[in-house]
Amino acid sequence: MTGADAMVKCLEAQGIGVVFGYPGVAIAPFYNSLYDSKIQSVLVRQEQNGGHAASGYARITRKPAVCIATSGPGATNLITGLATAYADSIPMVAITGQVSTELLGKDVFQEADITGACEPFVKFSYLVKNVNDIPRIFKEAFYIASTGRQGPVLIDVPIDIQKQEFDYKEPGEISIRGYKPKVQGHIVQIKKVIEAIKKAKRPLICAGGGVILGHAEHAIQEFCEKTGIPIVTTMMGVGSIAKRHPLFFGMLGVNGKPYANRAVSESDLLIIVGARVNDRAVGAPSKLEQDRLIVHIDIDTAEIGKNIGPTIPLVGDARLIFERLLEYEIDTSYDEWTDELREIKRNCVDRRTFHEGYINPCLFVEHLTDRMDENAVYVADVGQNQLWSADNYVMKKGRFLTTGGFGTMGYSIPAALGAKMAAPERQVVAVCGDGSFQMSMMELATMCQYDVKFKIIIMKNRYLGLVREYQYNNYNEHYIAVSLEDIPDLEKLSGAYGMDYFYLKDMDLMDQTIEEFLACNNSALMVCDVYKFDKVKE
Ligand SMILES: Cc1ncc(C[n+]2csc(CCOP(=O)(O)OP(=O)(O)O)c2C)c(N)n1
Repeated sequence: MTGADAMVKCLEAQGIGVVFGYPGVAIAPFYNSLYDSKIQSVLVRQEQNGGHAASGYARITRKPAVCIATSGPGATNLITGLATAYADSIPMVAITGQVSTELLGKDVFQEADITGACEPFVKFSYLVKNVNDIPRIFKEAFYIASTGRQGPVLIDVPIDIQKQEFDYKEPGEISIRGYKPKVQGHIVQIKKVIEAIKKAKRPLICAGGGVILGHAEHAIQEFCEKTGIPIVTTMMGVGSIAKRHPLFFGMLGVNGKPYANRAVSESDLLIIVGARVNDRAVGAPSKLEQDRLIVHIDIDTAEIGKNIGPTIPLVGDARLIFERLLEYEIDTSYDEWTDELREIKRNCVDRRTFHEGYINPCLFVEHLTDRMDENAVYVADVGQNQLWSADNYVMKKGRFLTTGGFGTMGYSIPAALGAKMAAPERQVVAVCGDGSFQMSMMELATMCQYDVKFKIIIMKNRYLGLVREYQYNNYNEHYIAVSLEDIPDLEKLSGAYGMDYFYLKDMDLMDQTIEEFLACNNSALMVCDVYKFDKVKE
């Protein structure tokens, strides 16, 4: 068989049913081999969105998904998709076509050193120089993408290698020198955590995106319930626990709830799980280290001590660690501490006001998510809309997908496309701003072509709202390069793609319109008129 046939065979062996990509000559042999396979090839309208669609698909299936691009501009277009997946630790295998082996390094037409360019944005990359390596490389790529701290892996395949005939041999057992991800937490460290919890008076769990990636939500919730320890989340950790759970005290960070931040600063033991403690989540980590014990649980050794120096480091898989922690009896009561947190929460009055006569975005997200299916998937874009979403989303048993790590505008529509293809029976809603919508609105065509029906909401404030808010706060209201005006005509646009259109001018008919929007069988676009100067922060 040819190298291209082998690439397809390898994807089939991994159980891949769909790939998201954009072709070109350098990847044509591989596409030609896909033609004869059962794998569905989805033509996105821009390579970056292939990466985001694979991200949405992978986050729902919890397995690596595949995106494809051709050499040169196709591959460079894909970089932002890979960088987004890398920052959010999403498992993915990206396949790019490359110029012929003998032309490598000669700056020929559409040559880009994509493995070099992607070096900081992928977990690992391969440039295939020998066709016999294809079976091993593909098997390793899926293994690397999905084990340890998950992330994207790139396989760059020159066109001559794709065309070359060879004898396919099943790859052997995977053995990668230097790559042995640790999954079981060390028992000595686990015992230290238990001792620390028993001594603590004000313990707090901070759940990050790693909790969801590691499927540890249930074990952590059970642990919180068993011990009575309260919990906060980062933005990527939203969804680790139901919003209305009595032990949940909100999302922390600059854009989070003041009472979640108070919980962190009042705690005497902070158990950070699957979170890298970035600047948006914790403003002054060195201050936190001084006043409390810190346990840091992460699958990635490199995260421990990177942004916050833990007293007790614990490397391993969050789910396995919490299942282990659940085996111990802890009879300390933290009722006084949780009562105090409830009091703090009650006294944190939200003084933000939203302009009358428009949609209040916070109430809108709350009412929308209250009415969504229990297991719905909510995909938030980037900007004010994202922060209003994360803050007010009523989590039940569904998923909240966003890019908290890279913050790539335009993520929501292609990621929702991938999520809906991964779980056609689930309700999927993408929520974006009018700026982020225009960064990936070309994917409405993909939705339409493949008949993937989901819902899109645009919080239309006629501005790149979050940057406008920044200019308001820091540059004396010198608004530059942030006005979007009222362009394009969104009703006409939705018609062009066969979508139903809903418009919410103000709060009067909000609940009724939301219900009609969610109930409609077609894909639909809902525009919410948000006042142009409404802000995330007071
Ligand atoms: C690809 C990309 N370019 C620029 C930015 C910087 N940025 C962050 S939020 C934002 C504005 C988003 O505007 P919009 O999508 O209209 O949402 P809003 O903030 O108004 O809700 C910008 C430009 C980004 N995050 N991603």
